[in-house]
Amino acid sequence: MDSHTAGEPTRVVVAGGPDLGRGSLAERRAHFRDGFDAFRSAVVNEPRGSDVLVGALLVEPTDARCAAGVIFFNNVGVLHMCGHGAIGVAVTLAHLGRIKPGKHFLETSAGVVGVELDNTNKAIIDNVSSFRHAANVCVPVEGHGVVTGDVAWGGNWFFLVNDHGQSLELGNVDKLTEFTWRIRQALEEHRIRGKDGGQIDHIELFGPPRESKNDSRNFVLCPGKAYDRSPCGTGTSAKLACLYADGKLREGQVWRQESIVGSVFEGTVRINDGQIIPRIRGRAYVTAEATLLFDPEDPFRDGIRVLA
Ligand code: PYC
Repeated sequence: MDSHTAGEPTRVVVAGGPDLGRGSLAERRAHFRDGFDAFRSAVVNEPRGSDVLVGALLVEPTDARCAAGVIFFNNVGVLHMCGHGAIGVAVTLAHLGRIKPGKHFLETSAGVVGVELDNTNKAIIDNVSSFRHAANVCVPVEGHGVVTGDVAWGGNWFFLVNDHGQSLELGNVDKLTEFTWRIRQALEEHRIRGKDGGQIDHIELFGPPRESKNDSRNFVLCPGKAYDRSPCGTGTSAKLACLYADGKLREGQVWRQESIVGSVFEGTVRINDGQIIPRIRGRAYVTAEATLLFDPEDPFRDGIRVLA
């Protein structure tokens, strides 16, 4: 089932996925990553998909509260969490009649995520606890001098940059991609990582919004060099955690994050036992129901694999 959330596509695999056993979601994600890379690539990469498509494999949850377990993946590997994808999964499950409007939970390898669904394609995600790991980290970036940003977790690792001198316009995507890719390479080169050595594989730039009712516009580079068409659920969560840490956002205050294509997620935070829990509201639309065919004679049966 295909959908898009704020312009960013999600392909939910509802049947026919590999048997990943009965371990935790983190163990099954690792099993999927290590043992079924051809399946991952076949589902999301060309010729059936594209670099921008995020896959969501439905699996049995271990937590009985959850409507489904989900393993998110993209053109180069697996993700821990995906905010636009979780909204897409919720709307897809409703389309399939598997859940009704109301409150539900999804189990991911990053933790259990709440989803509140209405009947107008809107969903609110109660994301995993998010936090800023390091503020004002300086990294020399080839051709751009020293770039300063924050390292934060929103379900994936992000490097968030406010001061960059770039114009966040759709017509400037090639330059933005090249700039953010260099930042990512520089972070790796200088061994700048998240907590426990987590690789920072998402780079996020911020600038003024185009619409005055929004608070900010962003450009998010995803791990496989595609840019997020949505404001990025985990990226907005990382941003909210930084704003809260800086005293620039109060509990419950709405932050409207505009994407590079002009779509919007509304975010708030609530504090639970001292932890920052971002809530992200967005809309998804189902775009296709399909059966993927894998012809053994097809030389590109497993997709055209992209190397990160
Ligand atoms: O919405 O969290 C998100 C996301 C991550 C990568 C693409 N979208």
